[in-house]
Amino acid sequence: MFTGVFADTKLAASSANVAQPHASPSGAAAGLDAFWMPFTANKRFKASPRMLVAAEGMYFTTDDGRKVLDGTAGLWCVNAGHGRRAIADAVHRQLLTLDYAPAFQLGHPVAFEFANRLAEIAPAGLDRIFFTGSGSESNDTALKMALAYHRANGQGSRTRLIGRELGYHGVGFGGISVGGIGNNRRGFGALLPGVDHLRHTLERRSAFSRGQPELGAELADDLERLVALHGAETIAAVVVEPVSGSAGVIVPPKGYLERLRSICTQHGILLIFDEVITAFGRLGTPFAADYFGIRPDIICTAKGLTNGVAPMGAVFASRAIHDTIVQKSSGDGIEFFHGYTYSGSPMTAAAGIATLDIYQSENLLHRPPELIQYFEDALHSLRDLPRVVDVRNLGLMGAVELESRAGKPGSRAMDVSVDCFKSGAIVRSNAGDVLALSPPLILEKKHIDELVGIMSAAIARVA
Ligand code: PXG
Repeated sequence: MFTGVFADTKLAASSANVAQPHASPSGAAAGLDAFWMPFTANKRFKASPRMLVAAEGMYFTTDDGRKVLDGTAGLWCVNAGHGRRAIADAVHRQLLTLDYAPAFQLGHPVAFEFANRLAEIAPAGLDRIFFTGSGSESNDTALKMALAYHRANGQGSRTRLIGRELGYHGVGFGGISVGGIGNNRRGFGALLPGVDHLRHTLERRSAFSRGQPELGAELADDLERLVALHGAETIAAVVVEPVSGSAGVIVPPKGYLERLRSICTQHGILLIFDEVITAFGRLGTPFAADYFGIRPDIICTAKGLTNGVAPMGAVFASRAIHDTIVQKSSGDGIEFFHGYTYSGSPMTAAAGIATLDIYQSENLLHRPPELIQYFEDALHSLRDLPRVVDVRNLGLMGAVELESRAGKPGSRAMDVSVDCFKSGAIVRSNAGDVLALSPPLILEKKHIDELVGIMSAAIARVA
């Protein structure tokens, strides 16, 4: 059923009624060859491009001048909506003041200020912040922290990393190794050794659950199976998305994450939450850890950290992990041999501070429950449309899953998403036949009506 996170892909399908200023007289697109597009069906896209040229608030503008409602906050990242002048101004000012400065053995105030600001909103005790350049880098960083922690703690045998089926943790070798989406792994031969996966939690018996499914907490016991198989003394960490995004919005059953936390604690295994999508307000709380009331040992973030505008990630580590690696290390040399040229770079940190200012002044990390309820009700109003087999939601994340066409998984949702694009909304088709939604958090009820209205008509139209 799951053909891969980007099986559609989002920009791939033909869109006959969209003007194509880039098309040559022969119909082949011109000037599009050099950019090898990421996670894109390049040949199909370039034969029939769909171009976005501007954005403001909840809307993109296409190259033929149409306004298109952004139902996906870009790629789950533009939480405060598009075109935020305060972020642009902060970046501009920063580039004219201190464009770049290294963070290796030298410092600059902006990165420290941003880390302090993040520490203030972090779940209790997770206030040691390591900056990266993306969600993929955040995940690889977190995995390396876990390994370094156990070594520093005298438990160097703990080298095994556990992910989960259908998990997405970016595209670094660490991330794809613990990741569980077949297409993202299969093309690349041998990945990291010493990795295993928990079973996923998507179950047909829970179709049309509103929020967390009632059944399935026991799926967390799968970790006990892996502990019995490999021995707890070989396992460094478990990494999961608290709510899976790329695999089509998979919401954890009630009690599942609590159980996973308790099994990890019992066996001395670190729990990493990959909150690249869920952090910064997506569930109506600053972090998913807040929503679920669970304290992981490490949280990975990116995307909403800078409202999507600057490539930046941040890893929130517990004091215990930080102090074990840093404070306890002997001598005064480098304690953690890890970092990126752009870790906390002035421009990205300035973008992050301005973003956090907006989140706080507009209360975007705490969306009102009525808005979230309205979103849930609107999505579930689609359940009786033809070919709808599931509707899932939590916070301002949602998905409508369609029955797959025989032998052509992914094609129906892709056609619906192209239809939505033509009729004025961006809805992401991913994970086979799932239509995923993660709108900017500034959305209002009228945007929900517009989005769901467009989706409803498209689902009804596409056979
Ligand atoms: N972890 C999670 C949970 C993610 O969703 C990454 C890591 C990697 O982040 P970077 O910044 O390296 O891309 C992601 C990214 C989609 C989609 O539609 C999801 C992502 C990216 C693009 C599209 O499912 N997630």
